[in-house]
Amino acid sequence: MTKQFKPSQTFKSSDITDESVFAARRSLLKSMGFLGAGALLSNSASAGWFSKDKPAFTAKTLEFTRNDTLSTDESMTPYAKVTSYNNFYEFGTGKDDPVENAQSFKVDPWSLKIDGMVRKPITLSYDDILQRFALEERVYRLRCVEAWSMVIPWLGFELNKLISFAEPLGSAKYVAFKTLFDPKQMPGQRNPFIGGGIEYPYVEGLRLDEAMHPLTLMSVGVYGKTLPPQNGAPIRLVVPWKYGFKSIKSVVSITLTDREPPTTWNRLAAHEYGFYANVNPDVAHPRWSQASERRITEGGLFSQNRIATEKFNGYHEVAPLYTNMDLTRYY
Ligand SMILES: Nc1nc2c(c(=O)[nH]1)N[C@H]1C(S)=C(S)[C@@H](COP(=O)(O)O)O[C@H]1N2
Ligand SMILES: [Mo]
Repeated sequence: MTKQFKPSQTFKSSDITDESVFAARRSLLKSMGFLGAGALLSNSASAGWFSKDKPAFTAKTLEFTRNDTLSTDESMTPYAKVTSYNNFYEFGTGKDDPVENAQSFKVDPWSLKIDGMVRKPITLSYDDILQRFALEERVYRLRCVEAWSMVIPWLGFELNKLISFAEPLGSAKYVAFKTLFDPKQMPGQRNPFIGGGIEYPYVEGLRLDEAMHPLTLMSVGVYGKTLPPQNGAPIRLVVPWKYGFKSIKSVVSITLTDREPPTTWNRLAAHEYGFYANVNPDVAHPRWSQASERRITEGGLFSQNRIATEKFNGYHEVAPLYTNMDLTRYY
């Protein structure tokens, strides 16, 4: 997905270079005070590397058990890249905009509501979200539709635990998700030039059986600690066999419904982004191939890390969810 105000811009997956990772990383280091004159200034003078002199986010350590069975042993993308090369258009369309603009994003108090076609609607506070569910670490591949990928150690719990808790009605068939709408905090929601011209709040959806699949995670952390705001604090969805845009960040509501819910990127360009968005090397995006991806790992500017993309991002156990479906039609 490219910035929407440049419709003539043609996306090439090779545009996503190590330079952009480097630049993003540099901005993180800068923001942490490791680069430039800031490192030499006194505390008072260097306070407020982030916008508007507000304090930067600090991650809290979380307790978890590691799920080896559902984790990949591929090399993990370093923390600095996971947290500085992001898509979170509410904070800007550039890969390093979220880390620059989201540091003072308020996650406490928070309110996450599970409602709709359920017997017991529930609302979770920030503390409920972090404490109510036993956390697992799962190292998943994340494959963005833009043809780059990462390997990320998420902390979270299965979405099916949350949904079961609310007791879905037999008539529920889909799950609709919504990101916080707060233009005061999210510059991209105030200004369409910053937010890429997409309609906010960001919304996503899954079929109920996809939502109940054991791989589908609600994540509250990465690398053993709470999620940084740029990664979707305090809680975001992670669906590892689908393109990254399905993994909606900073979720405030989860609504069970009997109709396929609208999804942000599908609304914007239905021929480019479908409801299903399963990773599929055989179905090209209209403007680029999905046959391979650029794996973002450690390594410098010129490291060669283009790899073949696997169907369902390698999570072949989800194939039974789609038997008898034409995945070129339901892309
Ligand atoms: N609310 C919201 N959720 C979002 C996005 C966004 O712009 N807004 N971007 C999506 C895209 S395109 C990707 S690839 C992943 C990126 O997650 P990460 O930055 O934690 O790697 O978040 C997804 N979730
Ligand atoms: Mo993405």
